[in-house]
Formats: sequence, structure tokens, C-alpha cells
Amino acid sequence: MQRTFVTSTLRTSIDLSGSGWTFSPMEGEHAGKSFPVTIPCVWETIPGFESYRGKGVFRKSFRAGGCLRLEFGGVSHTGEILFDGKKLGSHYNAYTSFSFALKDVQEGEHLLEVIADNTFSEKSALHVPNDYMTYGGISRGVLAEEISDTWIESVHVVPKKDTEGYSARIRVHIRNLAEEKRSGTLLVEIPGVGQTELAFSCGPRGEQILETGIRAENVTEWCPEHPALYQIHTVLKTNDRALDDLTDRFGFRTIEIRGRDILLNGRKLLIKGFCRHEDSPLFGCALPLAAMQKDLELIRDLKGNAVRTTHYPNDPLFLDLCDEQGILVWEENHARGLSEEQMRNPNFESQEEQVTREMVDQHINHPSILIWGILNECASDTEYGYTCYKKQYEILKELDPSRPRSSASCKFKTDICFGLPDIVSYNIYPEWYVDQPAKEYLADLYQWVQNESKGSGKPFLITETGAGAILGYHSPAMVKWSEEYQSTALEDQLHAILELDGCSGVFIWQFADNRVSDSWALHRPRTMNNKGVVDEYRRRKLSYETVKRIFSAYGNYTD
Ligand code: ADA
Repeated sequence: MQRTFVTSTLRTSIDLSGSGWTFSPMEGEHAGKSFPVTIPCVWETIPGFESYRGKGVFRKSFRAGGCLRLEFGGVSHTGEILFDGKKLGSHYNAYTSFSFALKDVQEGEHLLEVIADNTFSEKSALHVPNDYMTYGGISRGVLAEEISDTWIESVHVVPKKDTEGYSARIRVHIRNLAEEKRSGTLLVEIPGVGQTELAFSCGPRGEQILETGIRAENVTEWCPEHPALYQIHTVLKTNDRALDDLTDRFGFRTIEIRGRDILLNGRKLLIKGFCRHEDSPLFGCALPLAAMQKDLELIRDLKGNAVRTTHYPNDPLFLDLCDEQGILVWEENHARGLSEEQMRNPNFESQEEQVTREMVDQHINHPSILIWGILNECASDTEYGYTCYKKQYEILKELDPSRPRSSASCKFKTDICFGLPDIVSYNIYPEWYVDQPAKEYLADLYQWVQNESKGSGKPFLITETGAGAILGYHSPAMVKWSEEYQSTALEDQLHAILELDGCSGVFIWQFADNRVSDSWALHRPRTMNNKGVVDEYRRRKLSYETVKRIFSAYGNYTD
């Protein structure tokens, strides 16, 4: 795994990110030409390919042998992987990782080819022309690991608290590529807390899921003020020989719903967050760790305590930084504003289920993730939409019942899905899309939710609010798109939201300006969504200090 900490000592990790790659477009006037690139890389950052929509192949040769695990953090939006010219498989969706395991690889030089495709078509139900950019390329890291042919694929840890204190519920996925059965012991250790040992047995080319628990006395809870993290080490042994080891990281904390409140470790949480796209004029969606860190430094400077991963699962490295720095996360599956017609795309349900399952499987251990979100602003006002929302909430609950579930609605008083989520969440733009005072608009909506919807009595969150501003455009006339207008609108919106009794907080739309699909250019000056409190280069707008002043007046809790 590609994380901010060491995940194995027994595996030989070959970090394939970095230099030594070439990119070759497979279509258009430059088809077949070869350009040196470093990975991660999306081709829109290569001169001449700023708007290339099609297929391109990335190539790298590297030395390895034995049993190999090849992991791709993200390929946008569809990746086809070839190893020494042989197709290993493909993966749809830029925002979750995928891997292949190969055994009996001859020691020596091997050619890895990644064919990325960012074409829009009926085949792609989630990556569609939208208010964010679907880039093309290898958007996250690539890792090769020389491993035993019996290894630990993943370790899930869910903290539980009961009257006697905490315990860690643990689920280990073991895989076996050998032609014969493998059995032995699995050691599970949480340093400073406890350990246990179990027997494992995997049939030929089989796999096994082992579940266990470790009681945890006197642990330190994870929280924004003190983000205490614990590691979990697992070691697979057979005949006292260590075959494989895998380390992951988690935190002891509780997140629960009590009436209208969201409780973190038993305290009523107040979310002061930002919606953030993985987007940059220099890197596209392939942000390096340093750029992620800069964003978090600004969010903390703004006195924010949360990030909403709009509108897709984020890079695990970013989530690692949130874990380490105590930034709360609403993570959501991949969807933005899909109509009922788009939800009826024959690929929609399977592609959405896949990204949801991969999101939870790969990110379940991050203590910073407090809420799972689905289907941002999709058709939650139609019967067909309702069936899709219902199914996805059921999948989420099956995968991880430990976290509350929600989705951000823009359907005002026509949403029919509020009986499904644990939290009622709305995207509202009074004084921008709706020329109505924020306080009045919000009070009216909140009353409707409490008196006429199935969301009555549930926690209530504003998951988007904001206004557009072009950096550098100033107008004493306070017209829209001026920095002054954005600052004033956000002042009104934030006061209305944070002063509303029964509201658990807000995610501002948005942290930074982001690139949008070319076809959105008429709605979006500069072909950008300009509602950031900083622009795409993270240069501050007037609203930056306004937000900082208002957020500074509130803590992380309301009790
Ligand atoms: C919606 C959507 C965001 C963005 C925003 C806007 O709420 O969820 O992705 O498009 O509108 O800027 O209009």
C-alpha cells in the first residue's frame, strides 16, 4: 500500500512512481510520439494535451522476479494494464486503487504498460462531462511488491466501545496463489495494546477471511485536538517461517448519532468544513503529497476542522494526512449531479457499487472519516432515484455499520429520500443561485424538513454553501463574481447556518477553484468553478479572511 507509513518489512517494495516512464497518445496528431514523464501524471499537464480526450499509454521497465503484486493507486478514468505485453486486466474509475498478483515471474527486466482512457461514452456512467475535470492518466502512485505467494491482502480495524471500554474488531483477508494448500498462524498485534494469534488455512489459489478482536484498555481516543493513532501489525507464518507481514493504522474513537446531534467521542460535533476537489493547475488531479499538505495548512489556518471529498473517494495519502492532523472527513462515492436518465445508464448501478465497495474496503481504517456519503445531488426526488439511494445505503450499511451515512441533496422541498440517511444534508446557495436572504431561505427549508419530511429529528448538515468570485475582480457595486460579493454572501450564509439551532455544521463550497469540463465553459468563467475562497493557485480572495474570522468564533463542539 502507498501510505505515509511503512506497511511491510518482509516484502520487497519497488516504488514505480517517479521517473523512467514515457507517455504516448494513441489517438490524434501526436499518436505514437513518446514523451518522458514522471508518475503520477495526467496528460492535461503536458503541453499540447491540455484538452486531450482519448487513450494514452504509459510505459516503464523495471527489474523484479518471483511473486509480484502490482498496485495502482488510481488510473483516470479507465486503466488497462499489460505486463510484458500480456493484458492483466482493467479497472474503471479514477478514485480507487486496484492490484494484480503474478507468480513465477522470471527475475529480470519487465515492461509495464498502463493504457489510460478518459473518453466520455455510454460505457462510463460516473465519469461524465461535469463541473469538475475528468483527467487522463496515472493519477496516483504505482507500486510493485515482491511477496510470498501467500500473503495478507488487507487488514480492517473497527473500534468498538462498550461499558467496559474499547476493543478493536479485526478482519484479515489472506490470499494464496500457490497450487497447494497453505496453513499456519496469523499473528495480530496492536503495539502497546495487545495481540492475538489465529490459525489460517488457504486452499490452492484460494483465500480466507479471519475475524478476531483485541480488548483495548487505557487507550487514547482520536480527536481533532489530539489525533492519537495506533498501528496494527499482522504476520503470516508457516512452520515458524514468516511468509508476509502487513501493517495498517487506525484510531480509537466513536462516532454516533443521538437525536439531532452527531457525537464524536460523546461530544456534540460542530463541523466547520470545506468541499475540496483533487485539482491543481500544475498537477491536474495527481496532486503530490506536498500539495495536499499545503491545502490542509490553509484549511487549518481558516480554522476549518473538516473536508468533504467532493465528489469521489480521495487519495489514501491525503486521508493519512487528515488522520495525522485531526481533520475530520466526509468521504463520498463517485457521483455528481446525475439525473434520473443518467442513473438509468445500464452501467450506473454496477459502477457505483464497485466504487462504493472499493472505497470502504480501502479506506475503512481511517479514523478521520466520520461520515460516508453517496450520490451528491442525484435524482433523490424521483421514485427510481429513491430505489438507487436505498440500495446504496444498504450496501454501505453492510460494509461498515460503524459510521453514519448521508447524501447531499439539492432538491429543496421535493426530496423524497430523507427517510433513508442517518443525517439530512443539503447543498444551498441563497444569495447566489437563489436571490433570497440566507437566514430566511434556511429557516424555511429547515422547517419543511422538520415538519413535512422523513428527515424530521435527524441531524441536519449544510454540505455546500457559497458564491463565485474571480480573484482580482473588485466591484463597489457588489455585483456577482466580485470578491466583495462572495465575501458578503458567505458572511450571511455562514452566520445563518452556524446560528441555526439544530444544525451540526457546514462544508463551504468550496476550498479552491477547480477546472471543469470544457463543455461547462459557458456556465463557468475561465472554464473553472470559481467558488473557492482561494483560487486554483491557492491565492486568497477577500472571503478567506471573512471565513477565518467567522470560523474562529466557533470551536469543534457545541456542548
Ligand atoms: C453543486 C455541486 C457542486 C458544484 C456546485 C456549484 O452543489 O454539488 O459540485 O457544482 O453545485 O458550484 O454550483
